[in-house]
Amino acid sequence: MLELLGGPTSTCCCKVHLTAVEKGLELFQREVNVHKHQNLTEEYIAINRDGMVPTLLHDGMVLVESSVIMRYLDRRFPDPPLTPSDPLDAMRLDLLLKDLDEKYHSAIAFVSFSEASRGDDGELTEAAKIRLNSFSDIPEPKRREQRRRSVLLGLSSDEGRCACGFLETMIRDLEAALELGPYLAGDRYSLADAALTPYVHRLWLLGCEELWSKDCPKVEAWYERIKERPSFTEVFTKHENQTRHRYDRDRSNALGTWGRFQDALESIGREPDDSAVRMGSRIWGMSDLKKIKHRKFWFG
Ligand SMILES: N[C@@H](CCC(=O)N[C@@H](CS)C(=O)NCC(=O)O)C(=O)O
Repeated sequence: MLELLGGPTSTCCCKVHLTAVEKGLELFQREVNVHKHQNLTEEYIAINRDGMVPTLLHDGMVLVESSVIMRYLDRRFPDPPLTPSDPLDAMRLDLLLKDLDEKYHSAIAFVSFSEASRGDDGELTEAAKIRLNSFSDIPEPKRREQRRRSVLLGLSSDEGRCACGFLETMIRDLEAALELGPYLAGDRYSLADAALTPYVHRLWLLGCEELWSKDCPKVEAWYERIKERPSFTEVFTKHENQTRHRYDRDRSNALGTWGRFQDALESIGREPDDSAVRMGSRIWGMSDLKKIKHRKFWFG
């Protein structure tokens, strides 16, 4: 039996859940609610030393790290394959997962925690203050501090502005990836699509879809197509009632999340040595040459 410990408000759990559903696997979900700090109990940390969700239990083994778990499921249950057979498409999948793990994930976590911790008056909610106290149970000091800051600081802080910049870059990276095929790593749905869907959907829930609706038509079309898949219904739509109290689009709009996000983006680069950046998207191929300023230097 596949048993997923976590919950539907976690982007990392949704990545794994989407992968399982796309493979037609039956997955039993046992709730470990991070908002109730169930990930920081002694019992949970005994099996997941970082105190993070998801954890997958399978065949008597404990599996951690969502991207690693996705790859395990793809190898263990190879039909249908969710890793492209073409080496270049597979390379693009690898790079998207690497960027996700190293940059995009901490950015969405910052924006999500920061916005979910504030009430209509922009002040920290009582629940968020209690949550702050629970962070002393986070085993790793660096992450403990990151979590504290994601609640205490808003999108106008240096961290907040960096996070907004990275998320804008993520959407541009997806638009660039979709220049090469209808899915993120080529012609077919792959782990890249399963991994990125929860992040784009979270931005939508935060009311930030202008990141793509204005000038990333391929991301817009991809997201619409992805939402029509049964896996999207299973992982997101069916759990809407459970997740609404946490990430609710109406609330995000009422709170003005997108306004704060835009202010953060617009502030980037105004001062010299700004710690936040707005990077261009990945360049994937020779067909992108027209976008490269110094193309003569590199390609003759
Ligand atoms: N690199 C880990 C990150 C896991 C992670 O950040 N999980 C979040 C939920 S998406 C979590 O457990 N947050 C609880 C906390 O930080 O207290 C993975 O991909 O599994």
